[in-house]
Amino acid sequence: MSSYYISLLLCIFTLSAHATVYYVDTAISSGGAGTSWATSFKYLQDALTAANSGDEIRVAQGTYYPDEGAGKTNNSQGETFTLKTGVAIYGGYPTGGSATRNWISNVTTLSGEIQQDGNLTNNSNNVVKASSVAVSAILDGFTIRDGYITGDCNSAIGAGILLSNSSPILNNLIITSNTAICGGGLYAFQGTPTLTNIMFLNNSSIEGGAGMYAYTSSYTLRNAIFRGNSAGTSGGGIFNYSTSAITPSIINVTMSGNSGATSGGVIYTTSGVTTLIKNSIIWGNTGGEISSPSVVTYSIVQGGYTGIGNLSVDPKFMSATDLRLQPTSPAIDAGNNSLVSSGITTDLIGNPRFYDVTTVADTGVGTAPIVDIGAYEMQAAPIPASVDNKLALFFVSLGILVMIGFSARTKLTG
Ligand SMILES: [Ca+2]
Ligand SMILES: [Ca+2]
Ligand SMILES: [Ca+2]
Repeated sequence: MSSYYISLLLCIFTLSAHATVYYVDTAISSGGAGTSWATSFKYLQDALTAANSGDEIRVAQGTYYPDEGAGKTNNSQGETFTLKTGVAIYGGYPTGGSATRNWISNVTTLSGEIQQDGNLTNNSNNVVKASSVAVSAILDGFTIRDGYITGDCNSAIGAGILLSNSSPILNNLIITSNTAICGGGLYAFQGTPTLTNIMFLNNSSIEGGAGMYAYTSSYTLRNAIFRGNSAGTSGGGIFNYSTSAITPSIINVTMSGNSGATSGGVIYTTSGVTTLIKNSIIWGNTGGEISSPSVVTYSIVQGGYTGIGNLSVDPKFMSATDLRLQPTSPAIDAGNNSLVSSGITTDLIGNPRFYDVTTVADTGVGTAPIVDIGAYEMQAAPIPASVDNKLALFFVSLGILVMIGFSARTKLTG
């Protein structure tokens, strides 16, 4: 064996020797060493302290507070969950642990409500924080809520998540009910974070960027919902500010029911930034929809926006609080497949991102199946359930049961 292969083997051994999976389960009576579900840590902070680059943390459903764990100060607003370069944190495992994970049904919450007193003003200033972390930092499968910070727009930022010079991968997150002066749900200061499958719900900012504020951050945001976010000034959804020429991307995002108290748009962009908005729905917001400069393509924008493939027609959401599409939505099969990032194969809730509704004409671009506009992909043929359909199904089922019964009886007696 050559020295090259020996070195390679040593290298692989060294890497694997350092990669540890840590387990966290708030339901366990007292925390252990954290190296199996049976010996889980009780607190996520203890796993974050133990983890080094290359390690993974798996978290069972339940609520975790940043002031809980060894060395943490109870009820201190400065306590926060800090991301680490090279450490992947996955929520959404069932209580007691299992190999299977479902972040939607096994709700795993990182909560800033550290006193559990119903008073938001004494909550964690930033529920999650990252400083100078690389793309190898991953946070995936959590609800992040109830952060609260007050002061000014320079420092009272990112109550839900504050990213500083950081480029982590953020996947499968619900960011809700956070309040800051700027960037209620999330604030990205520089860096190039990648955000996929994110719901920004009911966050607020006293000034700009209720859902998200990006400061010279060329982020990528895909398969996301912004609903019920409220800004005191501009950018009920997103506020983009930059000191240099950058082009953040917003792809397959749905924004509705957000508000900005002053005009400027639910996506507000200052000069210097060119926001690229693709396959997205911006509809039913207060304070304007999209401010210039933005390049918008294959999107539905209320009031219209100049650009290839854009529409200004009612996207027909299921309801004001359910932004999935009705079967008659003009967003179905109307996007541009080439605008979807490579590697994106599912929509916001895990359904196939490319699905052809055969009864809907393909008005988008690409080889069928054509991607829908917005965060959700319509899956089924548009056959609305009705009493008639249910009755027909009942009689078909009854017929099958009679046939099975007859067949069984024939066998038994035969
Ligand atoms: Ca509180
Ligand atoms: Ca489709
Ligand atoms: Ca079709």
